[in-house]
Amino acid sequence: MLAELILAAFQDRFQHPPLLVRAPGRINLIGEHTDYNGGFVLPAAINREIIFAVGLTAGTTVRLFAYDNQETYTTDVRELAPGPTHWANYLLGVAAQFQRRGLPLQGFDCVFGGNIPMGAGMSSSAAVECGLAFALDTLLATRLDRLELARFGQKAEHEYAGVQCGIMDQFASLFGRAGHVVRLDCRSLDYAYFPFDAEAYYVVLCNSGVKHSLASSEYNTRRRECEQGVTVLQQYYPEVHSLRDATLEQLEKHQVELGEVVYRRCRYVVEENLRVERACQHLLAHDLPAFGKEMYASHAGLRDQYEVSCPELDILVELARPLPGVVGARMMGGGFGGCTINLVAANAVEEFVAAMLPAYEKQTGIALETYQTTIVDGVGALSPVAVS
Ligand code: GAF
Repeated sequence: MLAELILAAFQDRFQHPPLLVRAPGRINLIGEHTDYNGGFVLPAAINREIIFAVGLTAGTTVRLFAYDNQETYTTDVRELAPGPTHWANYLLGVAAQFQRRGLPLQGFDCVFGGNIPMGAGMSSSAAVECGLAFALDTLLATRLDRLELARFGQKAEHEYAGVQCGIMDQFASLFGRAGHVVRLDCRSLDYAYFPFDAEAYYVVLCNSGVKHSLASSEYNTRRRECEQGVTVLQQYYPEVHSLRDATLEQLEKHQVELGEVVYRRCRYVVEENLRVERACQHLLAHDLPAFGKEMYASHAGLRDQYEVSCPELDILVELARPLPGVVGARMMGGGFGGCTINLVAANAVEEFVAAMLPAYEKQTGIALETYQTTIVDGVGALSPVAVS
């Protein structure tokens, strides 16, 4: 078991007892690129996770060990700064947030590893951030609430990884609930859990196997384009603080001034927020086929209006669409690669996977990986909690 391997690796290297924590990745059923626009998302934590073993030490040294690539990184809590080691930055960025808040950070040892594929749009980075944030909060007895831990993760991403992400991924990792998706209002941060009927329909992810290098820079560009749209609208509608407040009528009225590209970006976001609202109603009515239609529309918007899809993701959606039992499919997460999320009738999953594997490989030359997901609880401790 993964947790046993991580524990053994920690004891081997550091010879003191750690706290064990698990931090899940996430899916998002619908509501993409809406979080940083103050809008709505519908994510869930899944059974792909990062396991942490973390223990405090007496001094100020931080020793990190990435189990998956067997790399180490050592620094000092007095010298936290983004460095050349990509994976370490997510952890250092979180540790730095404790200091920012004036909390007494001390040295610690950390081993982590997991089974969330990297770059697949399942938020391995948010799991890494939230797992360490939870572990340090527990060990330092700082008693922060989960929302604050999510914000620590988001800030780490902004400041140490250079991605101006929203709050969805960190929120899902920390607030996930088994058997439920969570509808989050990313402005008020009000949230509600919706039961997800995993008996009848499964969520199956198809990993395109690509991650195009422009993902981070284009992500930040989209965010800027949305802000530009808000700046234009605010001149006429002071009540518009984010695209969450904008209407299609307002956008249409100022289409020329917004410019062709910004107009399309804004239109996608406003429409996607409406889709999340409708999708939640379909979920409550147990109408998964209607829910799936919103997913297809979401993909079309991400592809044509928001332009964050890529040929491989479009191929996956089109291959899935005609298959028996498939009610919805779309790209998931930031885009430019990673996974599609597919809603498939439980009795059709085997056939779905058997059809997708050869068809995708034939069209792209890339071997397809699929993951059948289970919705689990958010971040939590695995071992008895030993606080300092
Ligand atoms: C990435 C980001 F981290 C999220 O905040 C969100 O914006 C998502 O892309 C797109 O919906 O996962």
